[in-house]
Amino acid sequence: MLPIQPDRFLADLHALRKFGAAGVGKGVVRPAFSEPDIAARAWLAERMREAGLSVQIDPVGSVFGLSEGQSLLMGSHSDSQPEGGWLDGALGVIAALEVARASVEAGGPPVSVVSFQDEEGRFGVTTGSAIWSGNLTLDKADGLTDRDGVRFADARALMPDRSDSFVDPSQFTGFLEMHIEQGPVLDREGDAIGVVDAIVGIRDMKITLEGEQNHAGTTPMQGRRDAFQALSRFNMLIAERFANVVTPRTVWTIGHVTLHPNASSIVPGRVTFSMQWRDGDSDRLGRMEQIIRDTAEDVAQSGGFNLTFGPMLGLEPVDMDARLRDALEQAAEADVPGRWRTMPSGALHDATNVSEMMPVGMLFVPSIGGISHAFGEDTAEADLVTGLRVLAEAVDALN
Ligand code: HGY
Ligand code: MN
Ligand code: MN
Repeated sequence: MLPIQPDRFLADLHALRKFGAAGVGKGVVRPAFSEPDIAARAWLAERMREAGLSVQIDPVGSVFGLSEGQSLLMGSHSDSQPEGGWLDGALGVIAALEVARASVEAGGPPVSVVSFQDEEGRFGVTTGSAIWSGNLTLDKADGLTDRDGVRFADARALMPDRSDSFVDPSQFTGFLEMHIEQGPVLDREGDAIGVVDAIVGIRDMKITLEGEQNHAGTTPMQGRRDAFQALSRFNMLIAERFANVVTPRTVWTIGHVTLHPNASSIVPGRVTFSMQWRDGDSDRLGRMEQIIRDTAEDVAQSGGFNLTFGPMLGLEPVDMDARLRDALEQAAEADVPGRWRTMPSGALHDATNVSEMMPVGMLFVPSIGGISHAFGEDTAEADLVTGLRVLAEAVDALN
């Protein structure tokens, strides 16, 4: 068993939380390329150096701690959602760092560590690992903007010490990512470990409907071209039209809405909104896209709106590597017999992109109440340590 040190691991997790600490409890605000994100990455790079790893920050800000020669890559991301929890991504990075340190101390299997940049999609969808894997070209990424119109190219230029070249993936034998479940299953069922079998696919696009801005008091309801009403009709129609396409595991979200001019005495003339959907089946994602596009056209035609679709980003569903999954399942059975399960991931992870280049495996620990992408995200420290132990046992077994 690798000589992991739970106290050192927990201390680093709490230290990382301080970068962008916000809100109640253990919340963080640490979006990609924000001041706390850049500072946290510099701190991580230092920890990697102390662990005897050689640091390379790639052109888009993903931070790698590289072991000599061939190695197992482990990690996740350390950027957060606009309002995030202290563990989403950070857990996988610090767990990887702890396993790497223990492995160096034991002369054990060489382990490299990574914190990918912009997994949380301030600019794209799992942007940093998507660029590294070729799922997204750097050119296309550089043109992406965040919700305030900041360009990816300008944001990444803020990050010091970036190298000109990307890390060569052929030096890695595989990738293991530990993550919080971000859902309710493990917590509800009293399980300590989830071994992931597959990660869902995702599509994400912006849609704009332009009607007519006018006076809220003098404009009769009949004949208004009210952009909010267009959105609400669109939302109602897609739910109806999805009915015999989706399953209980399919999800779709309109999470970001910009209403112009967003004033109570003005009939809104324009709405731009995010449309995101996820499912484990690529065909179903495609059928949902057709329904979304057709419904937006119908609403625009029937209501006299001008319609524009923004760029659509997406990732396909992926299965985890059988050998890595088996090592994780054996380690879970040895450590927490009867308190683990194999399960799909409804959340997206960097492992999806990395699976283009090498075998990948994922391990979950419970999220209290299933809460994530919120300041209230949390996991019992005992569960964090159990996850670390099972992860280290699997790494040892793979050696
Ligand atoms: O949205 C996701 O699934 C990931 O947490 N960014
Ligand atoms: Mn995450
Ligand atoms: Mn997340």
